[in-house]
Amino acid sequence: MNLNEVLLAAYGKSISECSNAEIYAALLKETDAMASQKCHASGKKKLYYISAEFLIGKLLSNNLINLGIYEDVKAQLSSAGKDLSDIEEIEHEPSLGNGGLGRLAACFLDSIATLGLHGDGIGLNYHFGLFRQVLSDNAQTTIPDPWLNDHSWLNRTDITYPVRFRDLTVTARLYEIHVTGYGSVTNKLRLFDIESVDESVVKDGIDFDKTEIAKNLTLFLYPDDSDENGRLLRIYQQYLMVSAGAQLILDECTARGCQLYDLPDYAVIQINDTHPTMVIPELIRLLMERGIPMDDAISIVSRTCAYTNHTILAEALEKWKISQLNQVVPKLMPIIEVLDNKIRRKFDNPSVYIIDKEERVHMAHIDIHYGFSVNGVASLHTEILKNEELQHFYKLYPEKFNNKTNGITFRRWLMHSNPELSALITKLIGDGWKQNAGELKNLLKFRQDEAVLHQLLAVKQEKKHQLAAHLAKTQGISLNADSIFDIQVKRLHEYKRQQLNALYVICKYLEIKSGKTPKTPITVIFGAKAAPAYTIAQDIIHLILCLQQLIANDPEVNPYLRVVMVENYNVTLAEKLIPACDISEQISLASKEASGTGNMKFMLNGAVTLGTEDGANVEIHALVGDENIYIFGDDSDTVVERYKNGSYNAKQYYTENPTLKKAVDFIISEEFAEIGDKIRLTRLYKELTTKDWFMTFPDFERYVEARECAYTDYENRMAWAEKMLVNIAQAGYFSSDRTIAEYNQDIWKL
Ligand code: 26V
Repeated sequence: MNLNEVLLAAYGKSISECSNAEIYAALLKETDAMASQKCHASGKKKLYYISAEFLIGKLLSNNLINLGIYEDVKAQLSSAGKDLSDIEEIEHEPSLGNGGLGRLAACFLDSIATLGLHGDGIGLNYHFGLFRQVLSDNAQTTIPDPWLNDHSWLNRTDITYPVRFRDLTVTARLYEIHVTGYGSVTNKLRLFDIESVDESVVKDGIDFDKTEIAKNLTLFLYPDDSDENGRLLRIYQQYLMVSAGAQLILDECTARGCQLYDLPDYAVIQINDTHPTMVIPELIRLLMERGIPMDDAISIVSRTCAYTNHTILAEALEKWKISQLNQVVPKLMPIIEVLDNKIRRKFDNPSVYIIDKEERVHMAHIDIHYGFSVNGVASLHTEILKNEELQHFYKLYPEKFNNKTNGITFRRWLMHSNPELSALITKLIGDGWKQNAGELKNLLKFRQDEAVLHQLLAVKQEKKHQLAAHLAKTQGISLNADSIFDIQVKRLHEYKRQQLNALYVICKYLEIKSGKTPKTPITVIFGAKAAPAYTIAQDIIHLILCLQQLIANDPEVNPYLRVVMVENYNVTLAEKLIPACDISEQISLASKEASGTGNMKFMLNGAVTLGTEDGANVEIHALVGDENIYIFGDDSDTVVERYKNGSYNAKQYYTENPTLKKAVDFIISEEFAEIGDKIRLTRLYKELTTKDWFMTFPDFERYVEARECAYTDYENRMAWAEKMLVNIAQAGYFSSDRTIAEYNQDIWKL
């Protein structure tokens, strides 16, 4: 691309005469045109990855990298005195996902295109993605986060489908975003929207009138489903996605010459968690409408759909009341009843029925009975599904169950976010790793090479400086780049245990107050959004923000310890935080984090994990060995057993461990009450001391020990750099290219 020519044609100006916004707009248009002209994957069979969330992040750099013109464009800009990263700032991040599940879907699209596979994503075009978080008065507030403007990657198409709800019919229009693979084909992310959506129904913050469906159907991505109207709206959203999606799939397959009985040879539908589950009854309905008898339709659909489970948390497993489904999509209920009756006739076990005694429809049960594959997202998670959560189903269909350990795209999470490290790796082992991530193992031969280890540390230091500069500029936060960066960034949830991290910080604070100071200063960085209605999560944010303030204002402590909660943690911030991290906090209660993918991004960027034996941490541990990770706490068997026998007593740990008690009591101490909200802090204290549902107390002592051990080891810079190197070298397994190759080999068979 000759950027000067592009800008001359667009504005009659040269690069240096254009504003960053003008350059961004022109680059977007040109890059998108290049993407669309690239070869599109084809073939008889096509994958449709249906997901309520695609957390794609900014696309400019990603597309430039995948089109192979990143370095060239960067150089052209720089010779005209412009910086590509300033141009990137102009782009609004589309936050069309809550967290890991949505980001995974985005990484998968990248790898599907990179491997040249014939497959598209299907989802919804939310006008406002996940809320923007504002931190003020030591609390989170939420405002809408618009991302659509005149210059977006979204292309409108002429394709529309009617979607009929009980009380209204809407016209779903298809929009598309090009998904460029790395040096290969272009696929599409296909997002449905309706034209009657009215952004003016937004009231205060992210509050809006939930009753006027035609005006708000695709207005927001749902941050939680805590009230009845919100739940109904989610059903509306899900049905819009699957009904329009199913019509699109049937149309495309027919256009490729598919007879409806052969659908499984032409399409495979991957159902990303239960949000798109209604695609099963909807496809059955559409096939019947086209003349196929019901039993045949059921058989066709069952051989076309596959399901991925992303969580074992009971509260996250979707169950819709029959009355709710009848209110929104009454045409599906008779079909769901037939599906349930077939199961009841076949199996004498109420725990596998689709409709339960309380007249609720268990969405996952539809997927498992009427899909051909069920997969978990890390090996521990899949084992828990088989042996605990879904054991009754596993006994019925052992052949359906399989594991697909998650992965991440190295294009975004290394090449784009850490060009310095990418360059060092390429200098050491060549650039084969970009296509074949397993080659990163070749780095292992430099384990003892001090010159290389010094370079690795220098890259880390540079990324810490860059992060410090960015946070100073954008959030007025000042970081000491010579301190240890200890980072926990992910959604705020009790099972992820940010509260355990905060309890450690209190201990450290008290220790420093008593005169024992750490050798190297420590910066503890948090980034997390909490669902607005999730009270305890809000309380934990409050605790962290109060700690931040207390420590920042205490000259006895602040030279040694800092707590920083970054505002509005999102993909763009993650790209800056992760490369700068020394210690990656992955401290969920064992068995609860299905996989985690942040853990992989940190490892790839040379951070060392401090974590529990949970999710993909188990696999990271096996790959890097005991020496190169800090593992602590109870394992999942112990935790599962403790839940089963109901023996956990938080109070007992609290009274028997004086260090723990001191830290917990600090939450309701006088000095803390001066800056904090008494109601919030007391509620959190009570929650911890009387319930502590996610068992922070039993792991506390071992957590403190492991963290101290990591800080001590950090002092030996060469030994630490070796740990970093081993982590990077062993991260190849977590490339989403590997994950997608496995999906294709075992499930999709494209
Ligand atoms: C959803 C909800 C909905 C409302 C109530 C509380 C709650 C808690 C958790 C969830 C999670 C839904 C599924 C999900 O996002 N799972 C994540 O999927 C990632 C990709 O597979 C995986 O890495 C994470 O471990 C897993 O939590």
